[in-house]
Amino acid sequence: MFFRRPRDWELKESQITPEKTYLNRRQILAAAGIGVGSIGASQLLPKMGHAQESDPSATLYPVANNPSFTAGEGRTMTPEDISTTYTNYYEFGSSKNIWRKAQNLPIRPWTLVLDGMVEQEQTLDIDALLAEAPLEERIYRHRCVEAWSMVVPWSGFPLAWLVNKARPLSSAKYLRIETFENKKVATGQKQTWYPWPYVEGVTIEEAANDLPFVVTGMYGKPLPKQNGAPLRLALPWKYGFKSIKGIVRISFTDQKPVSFWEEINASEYGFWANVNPEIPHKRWSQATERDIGTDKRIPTQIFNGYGEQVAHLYKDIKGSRLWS
Ligand SMILES: Nc1nc2c(c(=O)[nH]1)N[C@H]1C(S)=C(S)[C@@H](COP(=O)(O)O)O[C@H]1N2
Ligand SMILES: [Mo]
Repeated sequence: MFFRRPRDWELKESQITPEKTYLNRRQILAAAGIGVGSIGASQLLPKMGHAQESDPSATLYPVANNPSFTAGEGRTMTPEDISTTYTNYYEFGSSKNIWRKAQNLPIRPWTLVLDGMVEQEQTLDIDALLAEAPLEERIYRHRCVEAWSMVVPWSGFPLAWLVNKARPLSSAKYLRIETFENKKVATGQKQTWYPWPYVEGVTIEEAANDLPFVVTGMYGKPLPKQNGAPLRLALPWKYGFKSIKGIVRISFTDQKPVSFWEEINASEYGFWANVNPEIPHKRWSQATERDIGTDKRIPTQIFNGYGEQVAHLYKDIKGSRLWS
């Protein structure tokens, strides 16, 4: 089979069209109206520390590093001022530069609902959850479908621990995970052509694996709002859009969830979305990625280099679109 691919080494990031480009021209113009101009990350640095000072979970960090998870060969940690100012969070706009707008999101009180096919529905207070959870630090690679990547020291706990706490029924096959809704501060949610709230999903088998991580902090501090505070996922073998931010609900279900991007454009963003350099996105190659910390273009690895941990989950799944 011959795949016609763009020559990605010639592409600038501005030519690699982001998720939003399915929109028609009128919608793009409307969306551009709420965008902010680009500001160098280093200029933002002095203000960055600030936003987290009032976070009641600040005393929990730093947490012990789990040495099983490293940046990987030839990779270096992405500087904090870059990974906290170059972010995707469509609730606050479609540019990468939304960190300032995200500061308006109230993250206390915050509750997480575990419902659906569970022994008993639970509503968990975030600080009670953080006090109980087995917090640790893991360094993970993060690979966006837009062909950029970073390496981040996340703090958090295994999703498997939370699944265990939820006590799902044996009939549950999937986790349907939902982001907050708050149109007043998350002005992107006023854009009615998006299917808010943001939704993602994984299978029970995926969630039971050790790799899926519920993220509550980064760089030894509470998670910044723009990176998904107070709760987000890190699914490092999948394209970044699966790593849902601002989580308020996890529903256990026997119905395969339809994710936000899948609902918008199922031909480009599917349920599995496992990283694979051999399978191009419809509109660009996935063979390489730009590391936003070093600004170097590097080869993309199958399962983003986590095949040893997760490849077995997919060996019996045939005829499905595992890679996009
Ligand atoms: N709720 C929500 N979660 C989200 C997104 C979003 O727009 N809304 N963007 C996703 C995408 S496309 C990526 S690449 C990662 C970006 O995470 P980061 O900004 O911390 O790097 O968040 C993912 N989670
Ligand atoms: Mo992404």
